[in-house]
Amino acid sequence: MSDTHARDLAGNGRVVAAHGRQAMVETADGRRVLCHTRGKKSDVVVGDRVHWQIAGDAGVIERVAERRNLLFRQDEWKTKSFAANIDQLLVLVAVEPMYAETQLTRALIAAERAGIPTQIVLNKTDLPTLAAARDRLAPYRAMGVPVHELSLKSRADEARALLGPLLDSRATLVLGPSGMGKSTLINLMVPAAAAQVGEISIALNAGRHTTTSTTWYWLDDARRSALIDSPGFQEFGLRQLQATDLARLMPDIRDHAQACRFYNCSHLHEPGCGVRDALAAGLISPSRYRIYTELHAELSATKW
Ligand SMILES: Nc1nc2c(ncn2[C@@H]2O[C@H](COP(=O)(O)OP(=O)(O)O)[C@@H](O)[C@H]2O)c(=O)[nH]1
Ligand SMILES: [Mg+2]
Ligand SMILES: [Zn+2]
Repeated sequence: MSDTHARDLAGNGRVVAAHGRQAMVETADGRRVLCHTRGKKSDVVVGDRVHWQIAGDAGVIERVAERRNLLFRQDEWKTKSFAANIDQLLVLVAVEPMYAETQLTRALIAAERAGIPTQIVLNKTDLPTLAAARDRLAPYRAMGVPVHELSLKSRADEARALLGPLLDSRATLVLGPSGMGKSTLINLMVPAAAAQVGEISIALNAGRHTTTSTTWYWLDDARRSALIDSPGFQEFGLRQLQATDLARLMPDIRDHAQACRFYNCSHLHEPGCGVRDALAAGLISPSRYRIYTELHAELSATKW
């Protein structure tokens, strides 16, 4: 798999797949070197810019450059990084099956915290419950998140035409609950993806096939546009945040918090709360406010 030549003993590159202490590093001219991290460290992430050098028949990652951003989740017991140095997050949801809105909101909050712009793509618009699904996304459109609709399966050409410009000249991380059409999207945009995944997982896992690692795919020969596919998730913990961080990471809540009587209003029970006034006036969606209160309680609970 690794087509390193003897003359290539060191260099700079980008991590295009990672699994434990193993990483596939792509050089500036597009060759790939299987590397491992030094010592017990396994903290390289897809998208990392690294300096590597040859040690024996593989590469060693000597240095990880400072990250422009890092999207991660923090569950009760572990931190899981999705990708580093990305230009945007694309959250894929579908008309059916119904996705959990809390997962969408959690991804948006993590992205907002990391300073990464988000786009939402609603897939399976060929299904009859489209109107209801569209309504569920109304609060997100209203707070300025671009929402795109497509049908990856029944109108693939239209979907490709819509996604092309959206993904152009950017590195885009795709996240979505399972069943939304993430594999369909990757296969539509990166026809060679399945083969590439096979090769990488063989190199990284000594033959064990796995779909648990994150992978960076180029969309163009010039290697300017990339899609980063990450495995689905059950949990999306936000334990890196304090409860008091939440309001400013949720644009619809944030917009109305300026009207609160108390500067440190929790928006849960205080008098003169601009957020609860906006809720009562129908300016904040009940589901978004409910998710806010649930996250607030979760982040206020004792941390270990
Ligand atoms: N009706 C409909 N089904 C779709 C569409 N796109 C994907 N699917 C189906 O949804 C299911 C889940 O798709 P998949 O790509 O495996 O989702 P993933 O779990 O997110 O990777 C599959 O049965 C797909 O054929 C679509 O546009 N319309
Ligand atoms: Mg899939
Ligand atoms: Zn308030």
